[in-house]
Amino acid sequence: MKLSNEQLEQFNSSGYLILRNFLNEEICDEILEKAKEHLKRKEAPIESEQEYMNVNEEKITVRRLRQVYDREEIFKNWMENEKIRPILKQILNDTPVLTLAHHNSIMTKLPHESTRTYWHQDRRYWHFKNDDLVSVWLSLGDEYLENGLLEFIPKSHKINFSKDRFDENSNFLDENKENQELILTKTSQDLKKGDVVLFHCKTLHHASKNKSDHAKISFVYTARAKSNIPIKNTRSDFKELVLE
Ligand SMILES: O=C(O)CCC(=O)C(=O)O
Repeated sequence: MKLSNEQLEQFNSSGYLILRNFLNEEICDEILEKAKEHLKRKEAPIESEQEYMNVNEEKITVRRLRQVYDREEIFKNWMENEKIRPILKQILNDTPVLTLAHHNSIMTKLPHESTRTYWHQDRRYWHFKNDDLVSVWLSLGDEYLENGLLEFIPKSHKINFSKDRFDENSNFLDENKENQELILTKTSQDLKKGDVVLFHCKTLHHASKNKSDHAKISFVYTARAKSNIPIKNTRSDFKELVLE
């Protein structure tokens, strides 16, 4: 499958693109079933809500299952999906390479226990030669404002922000006046099971707390352009897979 010129233009100008109904429901359900087993066992490596919020509590609420590529065949299959490769190639204008260091995860917002994800650019902790990186978000269920929909600020990937617009964790400051004006331009588009969102590593995005009674579970991984090599001896310099 390939993107139309219009879709490609939309990705390039907005910094994100939604591909509706990309993966069929049965496969989404199989992925979801396996994800729930790992979540139930709180199987390491994980990121917890407590870690994200920097609180010292004994209780562990899973926020993200990390390093999912090697956990289940069905996870691996999705990340190596043949239908998406030509699309990633178009977006990156180069051969895509899976960066297993980053994202490579199943992201959750558990009901009531989850926290908000602050506005941020994914590039903040990553170390590559340039910004030719795209993330692939797969909704494994419906996502809407009440359960913590992923929202984006269109065109933010093209803005060079000064450092003072972020806090010490590189979260985009809600209380900054200029940020507030930009945040008003955010877009909120509900997602359904099987929808995919492609987004640039500099596109600002966030997700609210899940106020519904059901978990929001999504799969996210990242691909880089083959020419965009990771910086040696950083976290980004890790196992990778070329998607020829
Ligand atoms: O909390 C969410 O659902 C969004 C996660 C996110 O922004 C990310 O993985 O970069």
